[in-house]
Amino acid sequence: MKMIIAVVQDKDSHRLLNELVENNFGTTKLASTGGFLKSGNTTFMIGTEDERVDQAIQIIKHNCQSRSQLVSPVSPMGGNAESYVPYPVEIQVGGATIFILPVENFLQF
Ligand code: 2BA
Repeated sequence: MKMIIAVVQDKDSHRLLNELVENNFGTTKLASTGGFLKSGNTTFMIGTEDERVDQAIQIIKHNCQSRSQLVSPVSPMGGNAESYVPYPVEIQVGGATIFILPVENFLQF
């Protein structure tokens, strides 16, 4: 068995949850915060048999898209002003960041 942990954008989370449930994946959806942007994203925990991992990844790929976002750098307080970029910078966020972990035990009461 594997535990899939997928960090996705909030905008994709509703559609993704529906498709995972429709395909009988046991899923837990958590509200999370990205460390770099310090804004909300969504983390899915999906516990599944090894044989179904690829199917889950395909569903995530199909429902999560990459988007560009403008980030305004914070001005340095007494920091190095020479390296400060005074205009917004475009970054690409998501599709999805996925971790696949082996599950040693799976218990339900
Ligand atoms: P954030 O940490 O808020 O990062 C949002 C996006 O900012 C990243 O998109 C990336 O494009 C950019 N970014 C992150 N760190 C950067 C840096 N040091 N310099 C320049 N740009 C940077 P993604 O890579 O698609 O990541 C989306 C979200 O997935 C992240 O939100 C974070 O919540 C999670 N994530 C990404 N890598 C992770 C990791 N190694 N471990 C745990 N969570 C991770």
